[in-house]
Amino acid sequence: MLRLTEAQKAFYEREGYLLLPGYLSREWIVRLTEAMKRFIAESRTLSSSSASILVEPGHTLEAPRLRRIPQTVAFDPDFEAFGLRGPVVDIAEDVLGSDVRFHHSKLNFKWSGGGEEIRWHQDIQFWPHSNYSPLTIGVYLTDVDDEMGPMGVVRGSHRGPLYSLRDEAGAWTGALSDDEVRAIDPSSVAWLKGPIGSVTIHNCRAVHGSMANRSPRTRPLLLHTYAAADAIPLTRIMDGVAHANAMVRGSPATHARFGDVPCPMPPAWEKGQYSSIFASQKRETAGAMDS
Ligand SMILES: O=C(O)CCC(=O)C(=O)O
Repeated sequence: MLRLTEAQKAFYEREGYLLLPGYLSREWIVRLTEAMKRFIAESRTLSSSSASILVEPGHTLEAPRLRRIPQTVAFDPDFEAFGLRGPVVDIAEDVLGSDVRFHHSKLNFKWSGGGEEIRWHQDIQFWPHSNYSPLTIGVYLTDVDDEMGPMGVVRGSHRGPLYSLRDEAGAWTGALSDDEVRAIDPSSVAWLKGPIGSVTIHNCRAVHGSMANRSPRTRPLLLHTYAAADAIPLTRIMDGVAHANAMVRGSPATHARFGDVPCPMPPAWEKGQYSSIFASQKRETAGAMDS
């Protein structure tokens, strides 16, 4: 079913992102919010991260501080229904065409009172594919305003350079360098915020990030990545994760399609070595498998 207008699709192609304020139905908002609450309740039994719940330093049983639920689709039937068959799949099909593969999903929290910054980065270097069709669709599970660390996207940056996301010594940082960030014109950043159920779409080459959440309100953002079927994953980071790389529309590709420019590669993460973008950017050691 077609969801986006031609003008919205043209905006996405030109700017590398799209915001659909208050897009999601009340029924889905309730279902996803209940699923999220189940994970928050479970986190009250954990003193440190588990496979399905990553917590921030400072998390306690009494005062949970969740960082991320990695692979939501693998761990909960409502999240699975949403990510594999829900309205976000219609949006992905609208943008990507009739043959669509699901890659991965996650629920990023920015907990109230300091939930962490995500530094400027592009996604495709974390999980390179043969072309640059992959995109990520986000759903805000609360009203989000400027104080809460909304996601910011540099307009048109999906047509710009691909950064190495490494430091001068070649070590993986998962983020643009300070010099690269200084070159970003602040007026070119679109801050994607809106009422609960607002949907964001950003291309895998779009430079994006978000500030710390200094407000007393937690900011949950549910994210799903999809690719055109002919974008073939170049690493095995998702091996063993339920539903990862599953076809959600149409048929698998008979041919791989290649992008116009080479893609910088991430480190050769073995199973279990990669934790999350938060950990990469803070140079923490690995925890539960995530992408
Ligand atoms: O949660 C956010 O604000 C941004 C998420 C993001 O950029 C990522 O997980 O790659």
